[in-house]
Amino acid sequence: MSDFVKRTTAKLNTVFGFFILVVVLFCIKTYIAYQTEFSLGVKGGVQQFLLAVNPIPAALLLFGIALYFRGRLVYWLMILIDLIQTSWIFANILYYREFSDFMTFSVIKGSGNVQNNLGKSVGQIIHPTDFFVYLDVILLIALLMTHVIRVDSRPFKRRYALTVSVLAFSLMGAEYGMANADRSGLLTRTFDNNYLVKYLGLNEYAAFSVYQTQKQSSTRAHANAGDLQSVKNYLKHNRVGDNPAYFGTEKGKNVIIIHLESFQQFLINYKVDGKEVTPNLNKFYKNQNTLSYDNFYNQVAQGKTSDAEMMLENSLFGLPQGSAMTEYGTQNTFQAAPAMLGQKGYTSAAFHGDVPSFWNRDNTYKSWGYDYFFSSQYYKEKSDYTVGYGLKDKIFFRDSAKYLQQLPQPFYAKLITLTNHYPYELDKQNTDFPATKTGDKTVDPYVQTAHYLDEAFGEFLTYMKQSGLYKNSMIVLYGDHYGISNNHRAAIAQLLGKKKVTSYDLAQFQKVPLMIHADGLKGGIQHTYGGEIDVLPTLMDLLGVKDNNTIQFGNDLLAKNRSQTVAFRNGDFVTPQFVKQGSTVYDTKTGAVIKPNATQKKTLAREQNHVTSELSLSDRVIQGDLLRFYQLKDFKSVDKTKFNYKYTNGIQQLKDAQKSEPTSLMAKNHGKATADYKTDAPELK
Ligand code: GP9
Ligand code: MN
Repeated sequence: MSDFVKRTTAKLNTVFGFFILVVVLFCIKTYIAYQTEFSLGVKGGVQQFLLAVNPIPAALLLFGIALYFRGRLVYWLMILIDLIQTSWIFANILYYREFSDFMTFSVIKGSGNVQNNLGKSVGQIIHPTDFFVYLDVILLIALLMTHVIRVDSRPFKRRYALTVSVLAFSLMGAEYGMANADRSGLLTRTFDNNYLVKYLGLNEYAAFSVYQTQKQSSTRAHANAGDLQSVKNYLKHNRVGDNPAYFGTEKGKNVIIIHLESFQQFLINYKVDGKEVTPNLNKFYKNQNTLSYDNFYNQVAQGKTSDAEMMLENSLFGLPQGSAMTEYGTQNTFQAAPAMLGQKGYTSAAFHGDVPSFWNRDNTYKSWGYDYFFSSQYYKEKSDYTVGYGLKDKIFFRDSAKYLQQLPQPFYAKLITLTNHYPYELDKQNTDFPATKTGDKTVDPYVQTAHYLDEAFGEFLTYMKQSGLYKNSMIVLYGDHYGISNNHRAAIAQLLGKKKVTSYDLAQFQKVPLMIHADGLKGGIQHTYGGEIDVLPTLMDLLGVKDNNTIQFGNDLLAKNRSQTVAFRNGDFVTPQFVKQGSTVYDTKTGAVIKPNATQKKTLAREQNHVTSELSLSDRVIQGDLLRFYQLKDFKSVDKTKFNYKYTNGIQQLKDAQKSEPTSLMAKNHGKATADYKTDAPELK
């Protein structure tokens, strides 16, 4: 035994031995921090494995820098590098405790009004045990000072140091390969900081954040007020008015937006084995007080849900790559629906049963002016309450009602559903609908989760009717994007009852529902062509908010003289006449391929030009953060520091609001709920 101790200490007394000790201690500590301080949502063997090994490559690389030096310096450099890395962990522990997210470099730089109030409350956030992360550094210093470990002053061979660096880079590459195989688009689509840490590690995340911040701030720094001119010129020529027959008819009503996850238009009235998939939505669709759109397309790109949210609430397009919410949501200036209505006396709230960091909602919603964000932290979760990304829809709606009834009225509320999400998993007890029989495993259960979503909506609708919300709210439903991707051509053909699908069919398959319902609203099925970019101007028309000087790229679906060209994010488009997909043009009515004649060519070129300009100008607004230069009439810029979505804070804020603004359903009902929420969710029995 003592021999073993001797041999070990002898090894520790070499540069390489000490290096290994530092790396091992650092990796263990990082792993402990991962497990105890952050909730990274690790699922499955691959993710567990990556979480355990992901501190190693960066540790080898960074501590390995010291190996290129000589003598005592090597040791003190390692200690210094350890201190810096440990402080990064330490800072993130504190930040995460407050915001359930990792620090970004734009937050650190404090650029663009990002300060998240952290400075004020560090004293309240910190726990004495947080300092334990420094334990290994202290131990190492003590071992060196007391000469238990002796400094080895022999020079460490350069080529060994180089080998360590090369090894570190190779391991990083391997790690990234594995991570990307488990979650494709990890760096390009930028979903969630938690994902980057879970898969790649805290240091890699830091490097990525520095890169992103640099990239963004250089475009931002080069942009100036003059860049807005071309945007204004474009809008001047393309702006259409409101529809006087609808303008302001829903003024002052609550707005309830229900985001139907991955829900496509073809599901409306669709039947499997003779049974309607979505009977409740179908009824709502046909209701005489519902404006329903049957030529309404999703226009998202990689940012999927977040692109849909960006368009719906800002009438700005998502980006050609990545997600505008994750990349620009924190620091940009926005003139979004929650803020606009907030300044007209509305209370705004977003509801979603996933972690707040996904798509950077926790930061973006502040920039958009949301008063409340009820994320997964606000919902009780038992193990069978969730599936996939989070809370099951029936439980989500039921629990959301508890908060909804406490919101001062009028309110603007957005409820984002989740269960109808790829891979369309649902437990047996919730599955009471037949799957389709295309034989494609990804496609077939889609109607089952869609049916579940429909039932959940049905229950919520009953609640709205009983509580009175149905009468005094404008209820807006929309599908965010496709649920079945174009990779499933054969199955899509079967679903549509066709032999083969063409690019024309796939373009039409991008239709999603849009329904706007209000008591007394003149409804009916509308055939105008439009997309997600057009929703905000339409809602503002109905709410009686003038938008003749907003920087928005959509146009009012109710307006008579509107352009009906629907841009897809890749530059393709649909009009009532043409469906342009790549280099092929189809007749929108018949689906036949068109060989355009001279006049058609001219029209197509004009449409293409329109589409390309609106997309690139919208990108310029986001990438250059141009709204910071634009003073929208009667609009005060949003003070992001006013908002805090932490659970305890939100609950207190709601409680205070019952007194300061006693207009919520409950406040008007002497503090009692106005309706019993009925659900058949088996988990709650
Ligand atoms: C996650 C949810 C899903 O919170 O919104 O996003 P998606 O994968 O559909 O973009
Ligand atoms: Mn989605």
